[in-house]
Amino acid sequence: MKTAAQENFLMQLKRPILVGGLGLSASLWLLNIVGHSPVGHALGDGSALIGAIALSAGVWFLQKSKRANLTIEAPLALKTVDKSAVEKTLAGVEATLTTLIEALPEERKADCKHAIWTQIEQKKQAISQVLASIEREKLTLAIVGNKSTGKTTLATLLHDQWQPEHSQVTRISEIEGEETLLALDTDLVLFLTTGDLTQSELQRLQSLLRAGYRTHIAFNKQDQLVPVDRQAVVQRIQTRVEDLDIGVSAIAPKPNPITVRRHLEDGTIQEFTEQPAPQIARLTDKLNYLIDNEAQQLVLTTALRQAKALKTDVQQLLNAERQQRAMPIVEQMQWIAAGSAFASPLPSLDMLAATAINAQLIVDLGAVYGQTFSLEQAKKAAGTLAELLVKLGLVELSTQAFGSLLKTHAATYVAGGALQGVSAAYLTRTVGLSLIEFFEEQSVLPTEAQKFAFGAMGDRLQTIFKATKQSMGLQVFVKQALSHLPASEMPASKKAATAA
Ligand SMILES: Nc1nc2c(ncn2[C@@H]2O[C@H](COP(=O)(O)OP(=O)(O)O)[C@@H](O)[C@H]2O)c(=O)[nH]1
Ligand SMILES: [Mg+2]
Repeated sequence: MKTAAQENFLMQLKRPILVGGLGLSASLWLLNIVGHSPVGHALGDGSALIGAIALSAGVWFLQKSKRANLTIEAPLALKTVDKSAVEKTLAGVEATLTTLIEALPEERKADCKHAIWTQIEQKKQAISQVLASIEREKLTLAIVGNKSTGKTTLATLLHDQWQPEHSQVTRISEIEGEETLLALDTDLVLFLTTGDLTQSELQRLQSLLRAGYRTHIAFNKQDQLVPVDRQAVVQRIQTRVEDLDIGVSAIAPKPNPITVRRHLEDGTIQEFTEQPAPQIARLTDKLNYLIDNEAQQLVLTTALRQAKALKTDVQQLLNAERQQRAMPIVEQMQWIAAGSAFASPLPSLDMLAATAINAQLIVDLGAVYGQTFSLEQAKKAAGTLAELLVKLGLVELSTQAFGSLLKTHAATYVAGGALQGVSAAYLTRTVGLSLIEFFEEQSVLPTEAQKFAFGAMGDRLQTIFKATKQSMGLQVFVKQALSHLPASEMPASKKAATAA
């Protein structure tokens, strides 16, 4: 069910001539009335603005860092990697670095001592290293598994008995549970388990695959089971990973000592314990096979993983750089929205200004993210976003939330103007942060896969609406917003509305 206000709002949205026809000039006219012209604001009231930017940008970055890192798309079963895939990914990293350099503000571009240049230099070196590594012949292994699954025992045994004959394997490291991160250059993971895979082991395995590690499972301590049960465990593990192209080998690098009884001729029984020989042939056979036949694949898989990690790193650098330019735009637009909503004599003009401001936001943020939108396209998209804000009830939610907060402020502020201003600012902020996230996601896609489906931003708007509320607190926001509204005078129309 729509409320009357929503109905009214939607009716206005359906009048593209009103929304589109007046457009930006109308909102700029409104801004001039309240002395909140974008130019005047950026230059005149600088200190307050910069303070506000610093505060909320900080909050934003914190909130961002909690978000899951960019995930690398990879099907769980690893595919054969060819050299060109690695080279193509690295070319993508180069291109992102170029975009990053172009995105630097002039003064930082000229300042060769700035930290960003060290980072760029490091990434360039990393690109050359990955390229060079394609030809490498040395391999490294890592043994991964929960505590006491026998990693140290196996590593020692391999080190003593197997590695000397396989000098191309230069490192066998041990990784406990989930604590330590695997080195990116690990060519093969030996995943140790002492029985059927538990849920958490399966998850760990999946995350290794998702991260692009070649993996082989070793079912360890098989001596603890009778042969028929060993077979059953191996089969169970195999069914769990059958789609993933992962092998399973049953081993026992240090079987439990066994008691041997011997019947002597004089009728007495002699009992003694014997240490059975290590049973790791199934595993070493597999390792030998991989080293002899798939060394290059292992190296390429590692190189591709490193190239993708590098791409994510560089993308994050670029995102951080772009956010530094994008956030002030959002901040500026949100206070413009506040000013124009505060001053506008009619709610319909609020809407008009809001749509014009959001359209400007789309054009400006798009430019930061390398996307060009015409004003017409942007207005259409802004209309779609405005409609979403109403449909999702976010307009009403913010009015309610700020309405009760504003009651605690000075009496003059318990006025429609302030409420509309603060609300408009908050909604503009929500739209701005959502656009930033949206553009970031689009920018990692190849051009042909980019879709600027603004109508599909509903979930994102809702999430960010809530997240901003939690991270910065509405009280803080109200304080900031009020400091951007004219302090003493209130438009006559709003006074009348309050009195009524
Ligand atoms: N029964 C049996 N026990 C083993 C085997 N390999 C290792 N263990 C024992 O498992 C325990 C944990 O081994 P350890 O190598 O320290 O495990 P880590 O914590 O994974 O490094 C030790 O008591 C080992 O003696 C095996 O093949 N069979
Ligand atoms: Mg250990």
